[in-house]
Amino acid sequence: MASDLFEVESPDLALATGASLLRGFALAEAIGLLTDVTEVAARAPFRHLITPGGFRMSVAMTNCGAVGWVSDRSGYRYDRADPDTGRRWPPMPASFQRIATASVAAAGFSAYAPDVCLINRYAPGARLSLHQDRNELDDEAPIVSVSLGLPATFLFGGLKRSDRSSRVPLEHGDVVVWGGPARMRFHGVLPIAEGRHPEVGEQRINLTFRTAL
Ligand code: MD6
Ligand code: FE
Repeated sequence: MASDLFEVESPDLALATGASLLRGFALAEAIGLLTDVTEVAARAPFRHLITPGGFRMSVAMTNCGAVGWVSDRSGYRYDRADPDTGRRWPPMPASFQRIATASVAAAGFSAYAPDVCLINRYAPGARLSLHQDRNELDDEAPIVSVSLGLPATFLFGGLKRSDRSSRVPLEHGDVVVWGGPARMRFHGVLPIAEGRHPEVGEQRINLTFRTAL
């Protein structure tokens, strides 16, 4: 079938100018990435952050790298220390650096050295409401997003909150690279459906790499 042929020859999808979906790009590295997620989380455990409005996020988060993204009643920010332990965030594992660098190259961006990886863990029912990533200094540097485990529906909107969003299915091993003119688009994740992934279990793990500083 013509559509199958197209999938094999050109699996990547341009979501918008500056945003690409690299289907299955992290599949071969998934086991190593998951092992490293477990190691990071042993030192900086997943936690449900409180939003500035006082709500507990349904997604559990942790970080590795020079800084980490955190939220509490005083706002969203990057912090060099993990507020739960007072220690520095764990360093970014080599497997994380490799997938981030390879992904931006595959998406056509120039060399990339992320200084943070935010790790999101979704249990069934967890969701991320529509937002912009706007705590980073550079508003064009790409973000690399790696999906592992249960599938998700990614909401991909425009530059205004009220712009219509499209729904992009993301599966285990998919990578989204997002920069330049697409970097400030609103986006979110619909509630994760019940299920069990053979390697990851009843959860979705998402890695987002950024240059924050
Ligand atoms: C997630 N991702 O997929 C949440 N942000 O779990 C994000 O919020 C995100 O995937 C910026 C660029 C890509 C993303
Ligand atoms: Fe985001």
